[in-house]
Amino acid sequence: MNQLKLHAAVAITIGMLAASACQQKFLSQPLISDIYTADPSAHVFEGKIYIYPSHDIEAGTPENDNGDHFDMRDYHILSMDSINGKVTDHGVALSIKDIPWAGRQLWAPDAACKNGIYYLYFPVKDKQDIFRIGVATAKNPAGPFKAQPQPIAGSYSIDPAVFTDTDGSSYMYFGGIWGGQLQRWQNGQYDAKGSKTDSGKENEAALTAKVAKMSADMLGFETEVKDVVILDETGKPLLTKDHNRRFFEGAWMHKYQNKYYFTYSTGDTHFLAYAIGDSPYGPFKYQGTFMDPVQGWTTHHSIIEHLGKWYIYYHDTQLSNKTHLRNIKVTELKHNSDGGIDLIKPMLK
Ligand code: FUB
Repeated sequence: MNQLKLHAAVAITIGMLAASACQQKFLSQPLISDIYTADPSAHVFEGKIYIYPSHDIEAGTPENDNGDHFDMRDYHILSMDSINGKVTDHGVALSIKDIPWAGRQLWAPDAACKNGIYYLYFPVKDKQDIFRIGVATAKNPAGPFKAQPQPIAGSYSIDPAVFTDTDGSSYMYFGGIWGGQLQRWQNGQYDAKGSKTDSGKENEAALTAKVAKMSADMLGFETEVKDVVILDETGKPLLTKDHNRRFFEGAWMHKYQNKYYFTYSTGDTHFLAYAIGDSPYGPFKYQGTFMDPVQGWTTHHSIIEHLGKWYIYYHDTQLSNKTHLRNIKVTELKHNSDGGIDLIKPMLK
């Protein structure tokens, strides 16, 4: 080997070592790297894992506390035959230009299936810049989806998560504070001049996620929207000032051993936390955190059971190091013998 080739080989080896040392910081690796993806809502449909993520892009929109830099314009649906299997990107399943009422910012979606029809639920700001939740339908879990002409009546804010109980009833959990606008809905109407955050009422009960039972056609709410109340160890609702524990955004629901596990992001303190109840409506008793902060400001997840094991899909910013350009990941989630969830550490050091 001549001197030049030797230098090149040494440089490549150092580069590989650096890359693998860098990867060792993370518990798991990005599922795809050719597009940025976030907010993964996973489901097992037709024996396969389908993932409904946000599709992050570099839109050039300046960053602010409202999250304007999360300026997404379409959804790509991904699928995997198995947890460690190949990831297929099924391309654009729904674009903002095909949603008649949409203004900007397609945020975290979710999906459901009933009677052979697939439903994609998505938050987007309407033309008045108010987040609403829309629904689109398809015959295939990967779409393409066709949006309904109007948002779901009575819906607002962000991050829909649709849970179907063992009796076949479906419920939508939704809401997010700060950029998700939930604090502007305290009197049943949107207050455009309302606060940008939840601060100000520190000793009052924290704002809650919302839940409504879905109508039989899955296109709307059958019931009024109710609060998802999370109680502390003394039976009192968590307070606004309790930033380490109160709900911020990114709700999810799963059922384990007949109990309802409401899981969510604490937002500005960057934890994933869980609370357990005996009904899909709660109340839910706060239990603890089950995932430490990821790299990046946002933390958002979903939980599925596949072939007898439980998994969490989540995101971080490993590929870009930028808040708004995220990548999705998956790792195992374990329920322990007392019904708790083992703490997951997404960063290894
Ligand atoms: O992706 C935009 C927003 O960031 C989501 O709606 C939130 O849950 C957070 O992940």
